[in-house]
Amino acid sequence: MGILEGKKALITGVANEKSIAYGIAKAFHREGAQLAFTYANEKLKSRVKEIALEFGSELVFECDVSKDEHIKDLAQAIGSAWGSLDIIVHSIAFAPREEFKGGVIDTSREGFKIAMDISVYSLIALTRELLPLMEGRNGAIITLTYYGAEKVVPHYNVMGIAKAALESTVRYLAYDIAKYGHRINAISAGPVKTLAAYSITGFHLLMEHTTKVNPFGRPITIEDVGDTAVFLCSDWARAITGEVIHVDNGYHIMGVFGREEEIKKEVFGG
Ligand code: 0WD
Repeated sequence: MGILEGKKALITGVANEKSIAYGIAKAFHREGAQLAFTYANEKLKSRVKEIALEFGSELVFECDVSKDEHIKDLAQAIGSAWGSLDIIVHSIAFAPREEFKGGVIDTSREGFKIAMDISVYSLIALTRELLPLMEGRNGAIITLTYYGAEKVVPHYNVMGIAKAALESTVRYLAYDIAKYGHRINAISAGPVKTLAAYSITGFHLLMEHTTKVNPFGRPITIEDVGDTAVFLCSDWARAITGEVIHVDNGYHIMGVFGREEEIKKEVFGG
């Protein structure tokens, strides 16, 4: 029996089979969860429907998180379909492409607002509107963040600021929802080649560097993230809330970057 057997999970942020949310859906399905999906716009609808079917689900709802009415309609639709909800996966972030070109100093007021609205406020709004459906179910919510919240990652810019706000939001929401028995955590994932990642100038270099110097010397996969998401949303993680768990092959623990053999080669010439 899977460890999410009997749980109903809403998955946001699937754009295609490379999305982190797809890796999470795959792992949830394997562990016996029932799944429902959202898509942000008409362009994504048919792909998300196909993906839902792959996981035995016909529950696919439109939800552009910049629109309050979409979030309210989503809560209503989930309520009619399921009557209750155990898990929310928030895997959504957006900033206009030009915000990743220069530095933070170039951030536009509009770009800042959009990044904070789509990437941070959406977590608050989804949590609030879906909360009534989680009543009495010891619900679990997860969101996706990145190391650029903690340290400077060139070109990540306003999204780093948004992720810092997101991580803080997780702590405040954890406090708010604990009284209902629910938990919320963030997964700080290492770089993964997805649609969203391609907007970031120099992403391939970032990915190459991170892969080379993390203690395992290997890339992060959406399966790595999916398996951690399973744990965090299972009853095994019942005492973990407000936390940021790094799924990055240990990249964030390093002070001097590089595995021993790399450092020897680069610093001592072999
Ligand atoms: O390296 C990476 N890819 C990392 C991503 C490392 C660490 C964290 N993350 C985070 C992202 O910041 C995001 O929060 O993981 C989350 C998921 O991102 P992803 O899987 O990398 O990217 P992608 O497959 O593009 O999914 C993000 C989706 C959107 O896809 P597109 O490509 O169409 O922007 O976020 C959704 C949308 O499905 N999204 C929205 N959903 C509802 N309403 C909206 C919106 N307004 N805007 C974007």
